[in-house]
Amino acid sequence: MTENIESKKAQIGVTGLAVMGANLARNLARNGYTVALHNRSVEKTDALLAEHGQDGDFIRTESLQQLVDSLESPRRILVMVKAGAPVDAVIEQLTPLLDEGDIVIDGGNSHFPDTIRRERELAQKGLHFVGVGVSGGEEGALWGPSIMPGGSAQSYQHVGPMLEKISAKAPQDGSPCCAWISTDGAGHFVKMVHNGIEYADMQVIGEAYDILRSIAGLEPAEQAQIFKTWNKTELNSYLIEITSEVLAQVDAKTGKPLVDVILDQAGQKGTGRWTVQAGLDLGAPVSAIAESVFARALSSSDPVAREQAQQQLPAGLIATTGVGAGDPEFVEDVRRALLASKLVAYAQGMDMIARAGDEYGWDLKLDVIASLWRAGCIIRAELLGDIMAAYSGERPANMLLAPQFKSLMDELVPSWRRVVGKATALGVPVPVFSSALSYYDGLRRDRLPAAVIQGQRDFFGAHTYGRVDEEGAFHTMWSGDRSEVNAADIHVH
Ligand code: NBP
Repeated sequence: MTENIESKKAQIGVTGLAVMGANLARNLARNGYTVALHNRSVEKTDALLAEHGQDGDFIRTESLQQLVDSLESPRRILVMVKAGAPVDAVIEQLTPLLDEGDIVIDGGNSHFPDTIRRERELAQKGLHFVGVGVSGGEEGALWGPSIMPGGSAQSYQHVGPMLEKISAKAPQDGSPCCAWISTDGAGHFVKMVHNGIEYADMQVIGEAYDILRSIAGLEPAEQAQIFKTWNKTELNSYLIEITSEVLAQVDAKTGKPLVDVILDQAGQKGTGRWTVQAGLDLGAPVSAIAESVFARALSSSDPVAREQAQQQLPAGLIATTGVGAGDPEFVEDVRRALLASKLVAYAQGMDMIARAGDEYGWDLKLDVIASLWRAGCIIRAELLGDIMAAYSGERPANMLLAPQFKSLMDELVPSWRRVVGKATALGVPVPVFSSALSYYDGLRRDRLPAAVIQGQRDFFGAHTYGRVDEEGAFHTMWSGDRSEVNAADIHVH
């Protein structure tokens, strides 16, 4: 139903009515809010009203001025335009029209440093800027996404109840998958890491598929059944569920499994890359996430090199499979390796979030963050209940050290080693399975070769090293008599 803008004020306005904005607007209207609609080109506004005007109370507007005039105070305006320059353009046009205390909400996939900057700029004008991570794609936006809002605590009082109402509800306890994350860019940061984990989660599933196909000889249709069974285990998740659907799909044109006719070149929009870049900046070892981004790049960035390498580079295989077709023991090993690798990806993502809290001054509750991912978003998984529990008491130094994961990893490790060993010997690439295992081993190993690196650094750059048996920093006089000096003494002289 469309209202005359003179008669009734809207509780929220949405500008940017492409698929995400339109579906969030419909979700808000279905939940009883009066929603003012605006799009740069009015055609999208009219198309939405023509097709879905009956979803609830909408106010049609043609300009940002009309949008602003149609809203109750303090105004809430959800901006759902393309991330990047368009968001700045909209903010620039919108802010002169707003009054102190009004709230601009950016629900797009904005890069968190942009959100930090925008929040600061708008705060100087007396306006609130709330960067909100929204996950769940089109369907999630319409029926209940996972929502990760940042911005000031004060602004959350005005937008939180609405966002919580339209969010997904966790199947475990019915609680909304929306909660205030922390100030300025914290919401977009957490959404970014969510996407990084998503990349790794998708890649490990892909690696499991490749292993089952190449080593255990399982066809896509057979694997569809296996993934269905796996979905009843700890792996239960949206991504496992849809993988089963994808693998079961037969191409109508050729009669082949669809997965065999899809080009094996994975695309990306950039949030995985941002996660890895931020991980590097924070010194957070997000190696499994990084490998998943690089695996997509390897698949798609240089098809000529791939084609030539296929013909010219020897495989140098060093083992026969030793795995019977569909060998159930091996299939179970792969399931366990997949679960272990997935847990590492989550552990790395959560560790990165914890470090960001320290770096950016965000008071982040890791259990709350895990709870928001239990429904509505792409990485929704049963496991998130356990991750939530792992962080609900005293924060473990690493997620894998939480009691529930310590014992689970203990069970998974032998299978994980067998699978990575076999895949490596047989030339099946497993970048995330193997890097996740190396991360695990790197974490648990008593001595790391970092000692050699410190020796090298001290040799060529006098970077000094610490000793296992004494406090302080030391330097060996490599080009002199190779005696050791205390670094404090070097500075004195
Ligand atoms: P798009 O990212 O495709 O953006 C299209 C919208 O941006 C249209 O409404 C367009 O108006 C508007 N726009 C552009 Br482009 N430049 C503009 C400008 N300079 N001024 C004003 N409006 C401008 O839409 P989307 O796929 O709905 O995604 C919206 C946001 O949500 C993005 O940040 C996206 O990354 C994020 N997101 C998307 C998904 C998903 O599954 N698609 C999931 C999660 C998050 P016009 O109609 O006049 O051209």
